Order: sequence, then C-alpha cells, then structure tokens
Amino acid sequence: VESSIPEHMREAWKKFSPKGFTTKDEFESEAVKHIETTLARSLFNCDELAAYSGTALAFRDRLIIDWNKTQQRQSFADQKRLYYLSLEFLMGRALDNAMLNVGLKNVAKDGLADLGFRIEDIIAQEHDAALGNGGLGRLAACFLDSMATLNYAAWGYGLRYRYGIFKQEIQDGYQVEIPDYWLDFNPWEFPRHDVSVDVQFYGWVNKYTNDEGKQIVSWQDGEIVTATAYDVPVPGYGTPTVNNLRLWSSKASSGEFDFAKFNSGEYESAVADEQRAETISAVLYPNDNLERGKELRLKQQYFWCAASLHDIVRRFKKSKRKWSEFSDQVAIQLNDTHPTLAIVELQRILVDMEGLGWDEAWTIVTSTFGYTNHTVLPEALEKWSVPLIQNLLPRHLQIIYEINLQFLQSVEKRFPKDRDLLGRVSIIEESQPKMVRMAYLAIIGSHKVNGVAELHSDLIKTTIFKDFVKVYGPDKFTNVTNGITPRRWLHQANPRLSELIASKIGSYEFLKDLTLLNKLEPFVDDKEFKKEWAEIKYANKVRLAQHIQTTKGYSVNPKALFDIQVKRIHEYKRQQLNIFGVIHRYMAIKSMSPEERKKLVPRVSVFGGKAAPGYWMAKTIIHLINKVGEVVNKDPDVGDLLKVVFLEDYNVSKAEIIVPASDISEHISTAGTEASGTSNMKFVLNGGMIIGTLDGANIEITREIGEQNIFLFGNLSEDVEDLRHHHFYGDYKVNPELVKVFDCIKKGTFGDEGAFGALISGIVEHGDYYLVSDDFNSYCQTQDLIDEAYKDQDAWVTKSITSVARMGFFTSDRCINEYADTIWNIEPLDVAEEKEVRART
Ligand code: 8GP
Repeated sequence: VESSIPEHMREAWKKFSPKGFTTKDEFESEAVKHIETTLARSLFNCDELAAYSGTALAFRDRLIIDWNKTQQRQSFADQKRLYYLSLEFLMGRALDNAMLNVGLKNVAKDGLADLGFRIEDIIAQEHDAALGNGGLGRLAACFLDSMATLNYAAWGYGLRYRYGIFKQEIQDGYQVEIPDYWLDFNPWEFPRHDVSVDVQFYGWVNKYTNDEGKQIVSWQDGEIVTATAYDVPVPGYGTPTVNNLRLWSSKASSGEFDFAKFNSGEYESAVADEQRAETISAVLYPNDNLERGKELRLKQQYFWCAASLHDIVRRFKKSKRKWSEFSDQVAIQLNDTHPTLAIVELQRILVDMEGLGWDEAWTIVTSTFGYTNHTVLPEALEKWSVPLIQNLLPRHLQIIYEINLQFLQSVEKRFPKDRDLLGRVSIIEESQPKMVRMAYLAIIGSHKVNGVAELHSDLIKTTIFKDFVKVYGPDKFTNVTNGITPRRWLHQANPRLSELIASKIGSYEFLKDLTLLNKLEPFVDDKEFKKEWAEIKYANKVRLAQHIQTTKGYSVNPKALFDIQVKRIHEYKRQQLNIFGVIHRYMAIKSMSPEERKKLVPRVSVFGGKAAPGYWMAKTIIHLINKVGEVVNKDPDVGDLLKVVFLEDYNVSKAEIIVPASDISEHISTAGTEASGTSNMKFVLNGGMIIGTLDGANIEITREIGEQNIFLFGNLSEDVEDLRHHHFYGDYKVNPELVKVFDCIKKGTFGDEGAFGALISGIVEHGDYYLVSDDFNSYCQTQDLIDEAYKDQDAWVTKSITSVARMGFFTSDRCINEYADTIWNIEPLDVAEEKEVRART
C-alpha cells in the first residue's frame, strides 16, 4: 500500500506526523494549546474542569498515535481477531488509567502543578463512563484492559448509550433515580461518521425462484435505522498496543427524515420519526440479573448485533479470502445471551446475502462463536416471545425455526426413544405465547460455552444446561474463572500499596505477571514491612472516612473495623442478611454494661449499591439500611462502637476509593447463586479479609489463599434444594435470634414498621427462598470470630500479606490467555520491534 504513494508525499507526511509528548514541558505545551484553542479558554478562566479537559485532550492525542499504529499493525499482520460483543462496558474513568498505562502520570502531575493544579482534583473532574450495571459490564472492561496489555488483536463492540446507569440519590432513606447524561464533554470517543451500517426492522419476507432456478429470500420494506460508529481507544499497560472499543449510536437513516412531510408543515411527525430512531441507543436498561422482555431492548440487541456483524464481515471481505477461512480470521465472544441474535444474523448474511448453502454457512457460524453464561438465576435467562420476533425480525424468526428443526432432527437421530428430551432442548418453548430460549440458541450456535467460576461452570452442566451435556457431551462446556485487572484495581486504586509491593519485589513487573506477588511471602515476618503495610491500610481508611464526612456529613472513626458490602442490591446477594446482623449487633450493644462495651471492637458497616428501579424488594432493603443508620448513628449508648453508612451512587470511581479501605468485605450470597463475583478478588488484592459463603469464586479464592485466611460460613450449595423443600413441607422454624431482630423492627425501632413487612414475611411466611434464616446463626458467629481476630493486629496483617501474595491467579490477564488458548485460538501480536523503535526515539 505504501509504495502506491509518491515518495515526496510520504516524506512530508512522515516529517510532520505527531510523535506525542514525553516530557513535562511538552505535556504542558500540549495541554495549554488545547485549553486555549480547542476549548477557547485562557489562563484567567481555566477552572479545574477546563484543566481536566486540556489534560485529557493531550493524552487522547497521545493515545491516538499509538492507536492508529496498532490498527495498521493489526491489519498488516492479518492474524485472527477477537470481537467481544457486550451490551455493557463499565469503564469508569479513563484519564488516570491512560496516564498510568503510557507511564506518564508523574509527568502530568508535575506539569499540572506548574499550571497551578493538583492532579487528584483534575482526575476527579471526569465523569464515569457508566455503560453497565454491575459485574458483567465491569468484567468486560477488565477484559479490554487485559487484551490490550497482552497485545491481542481484539475489539469490543457495544452500544453508545446517551444515558448510562442512573445516578442514585437517597432521599428520606429511599433510592431516587436521576438520569446520567454523560456525553456533554467526552474526549475519549471519536465519531466515525464515515463508518455506518443501515439496520432494518419489521417488513416482510419474499421468497421466490429466480431465472436461474435459485431460491431467493429477500427481507423487504420496514424501517431503516442507521448505526454510526463511535470509537474509544483502549490502551494497554506498558505496551504500544491501543485497541478499539466500537460503540454504535442510532439515528434516523438519511432517507428516513421525511422532507416531504417537513415541507408540508408536518414538522412534528417528521421529527418524531427521527427521535424514534435515536431512542434505540438512548438508554441502558438498569436491570442486573433480571430480564423484562421489552421490545425496545430487543431492538437494541438486534441493532447492535447487526451493525457489528456487518462491520466484521466488511473487514473480512477486504481480505479477499474464501468464506471457509472466516473462522480462521474471526472469533466472536458473546457476553451472556444479549448478543445471541448475532448468530442468526451471520447465518442470514451468509445464506441470504452471500449465497452460501445452509450447511456450509452453519459450519462457519458455529466455529466462530463462543458463549459465556453469567448466571443461573431463572429470572435472568432471556426469552423473547415468538410474536414479538415475528413482527420485528420476520426473517430471523424463520432462520431460528430452521436452526431448531435441524438441531432437533439430529437429536432425534441420536436419541430416538426420548421424546421428552426433544421438548426440553427445543429452542422454542411451547408456552402461550411461544418463547425463544436465547441461551439454547446461543449453545447450539457456539462451539464453546463457559461459566465464570468452577462451581458455576459445574452448576450449569448439572442444572440449566444438563440436557445439552447429554446431547453434545461434556467437552463443549468449560470453565474460565473470572479475573480483574491489577492495573486499575491495585496500581491505580491503591498506588501506595503498589509501590510498597514493587519495592519488595524489585519492580512493577507484577502488574503484568500477577503471580510474582508470591515473592511477598518471605516478608510476612518483616516488622518494618508489616508496619508500612498496616499504615497504608490505615491511610486508605482515613481517605474513605473523609469521603464519608464530605458526602454524608458525619465522621466515622478510621481506627474502627471497616466492614464493607458494595455491589448491586439483590436478594440473592443478601444485603438483608448483613443489615439483620447489624441490628443483632445493635441490640447486643444496647443490652451490655459499660464494662462489656469497652471490650468490643468498634465497627463501621458500609453499604453501597443500586437497586433496579422496578425492584421493589431491593429498594426496601436500601430503605431499611438507611433507617437503621439514622437510629444507630445517633444513639449515645452506641457512640463509636457501631456506625452504619449507606454510600450513595456506588460506581467504578467510588469503588476505587472504597475497595482499598476495607478490613472485611461481605460476599455472602446464598450458595449456588453468585456465578463468580469479582469484587471479592478486588478486596483481597487490596489486603482486605473476606466474610463469605462457599459460592462463586470465593471457593477458588479460599483454595489459593488458604482456609485460615478467609471467614467462611453458611450452608453449601448442594444442600440448598433440600433446605428450600423443607421450608415448605417440613416443620420449619425461623432462627430465634433472627426473630428477635424482626421483633425489634416490628416495634418501630427504625420507623414505620409497615415499610419492612414484606422483607420479614418473605422469610417468615413465604419460604425464605434465599435461606437467610438458615445461615443467620453461622453468619453472626463468624462475625464474632472476626472481632476476635481483629484484636490481634499483628496476626491480621500476616493474613493480609499472605492473602495478597497468593492472589496471582485472579488477574484478568490469566483469564484472557485462557480464552485465547482454549476458545478463541488467537495469538498475541509481536510488538517487540515497535517497543524498540519507541525506546530509540
Ligand atoms: C454477573 C454475576 O452475577 C457475577 O457473579 C459475575 O461475577 C459477573 O456476572 C461476571 O461474570 N452477572 C451479571 O451481571 C448478569 O448476569 N447480568 C445479567 C444481565 C445478565
């Protein structure tokens, strides 16, 4: 390609192509240039937001240079690429991450100081990119970080929501949702108005035989919406690789805005069409582990899948390869079932548009896709009604039926006597109305299916997908235990701890090879080291205490034990168990003599997390936590012994303050319900202990760090079914200590007792599905053990260091390498040459 451009042009281009800053002066010059020209501000009206903007633009320019080169390198290398399809990418802030990844944070810090700013204040100006709900979305963000860091040619594909996850306020103890309009100023995205795809909806299917006797299927009429690409650079740590996250935004196709209507005075309806199109990418659905079957959500899914698939196919076709080579060039990972329509869309492209035979196309499709399941909760498994799909995507419904027919025929051949099996594995559920089971379609259309922690991957094989193990054999199902990026969750969130670790290990290499943390173990008895370790934890607690002071207006004692549960509010995650435990503790304190109270370990119970706006029970739990806080925090009998804090609007940037400050964090889901959990890993990596059930990745964390370093309690997943059965059919009695807690609530201790009735009756009268009562005793006893253990600070710090030293397994780098080896079959790109060039210049 290069040789087609005349020499003199190439020369001129090379001479003037930007190199990117590396020194403090260069950084300042870039930032000031942006502030004065791009933003049209001056020295005299440059506030912190403008300083942030200038800094971000300077760093963005730098990323772009590497990003362009990465994309060129990846195109020339012509290797297989991975595409990660996710409806959620919970990225958080980008500036701090970009500065650390390119290794220029100190340069920026000094430069900003010259200009009169503190870097922390500047970083804090950035709005979180909150395009996700919780675990699934944040996992996708950690994966992007690892894929770039490890130099994989990998793209993310998602939706560019105008509104991310809502902002949460607490008013009078209740959650109130505020829209999160985050695109006012977003320097991290590039509109690519030249990259767009027209996506079709509704219409009808025309089948006919053409002059050559060939069956032609064409999907006609309906409505066209245009998808425009917005690209977000994703820098790797300590590498020239900058990958791409492509987010689609919807707008009316140019043919759609009806000028005839417009001119004849029907202005409103012309604009309405336009707005209808834009609605598709307007808002992130705020449900975590719950599906609600709304038509607009299905439209979002198809819009995003179609745009992404056409983009991928377009790129493949440029290579002029044969279709049979498609899956040697392309791997697509489905983050849960949300992108399952991509399977159908690829089959449609190959058969209807490219003219391949059905079988040939289907072989390509099934060798391209992999599917990750993130939950076994039945209410989260996606199903779409047949009439809904029929109306919105008539051709896709036909293809789904054909896929199902062929699949069922093959099952029938192998299991001719098992009629029930056919009904059980059918993609179509024979209900009223009929439903399409998306997980089944995802399994049938993929070559590998994985769960996200060992227990979870076992459970999907023995419960929800049992019949498919029978049909395909066990090898189609595998496990890839989740991980987190140590760059953001250690280095960025806890710079002092990262520095201390580096000083002992000898370098920051552990950020790229987390197993090197095991070199810390020899220092567990090093007095000086332990002292520094403890000091850092304390400083992080002081920082959180300050955050509580500024946001809540009261002080907490940083010397108290910080007990933290932050995650989405959900009955299965059991924040109610935690708050009942807090009430139990409160009652105990109230009944003690002053002497007894002196022996207690003071505790600060911190909660944080959003409830889905329509999830009434979760909102009730938030309400109870806040009401308990109002009473306990003011009670003079209690003083510093117990404080209850609900932190508003938990998000990624707040997690970066909260996670390093915990002594204990709570991962207390009913066994068998939390697929993995990832905050458990973040907390331990930052030197906190865990109280947890034998669920999700807690089990593997225990195996790695040792049973003596974790506080486990509660029933096992294999006993859950029997216990639930017993609740309904046995002589079931609620735990008496828990009954006392309920009595305390019912007395009105925390205000209007009626407000919490449903929470109590769910346990007392309606079968206690999440086994709160069964686990209550063991939970409270374990909390007592924690108090005892905390009194021996020296032993506590030993546990903390030992645990961190053994956390190497839980990096998302390990995870991505596993996906690459066992599912995607891709190799990292060699960037040694690029690194060398850079070192020389
Ligand atoms: C979450 C799981 O609940 C969590 O255990 C796991 O760590 C995380 O995924 C990443 O694997 N699942 C979801 O967030 C989820 O299922 N969301 C629903 C919309 C599917």
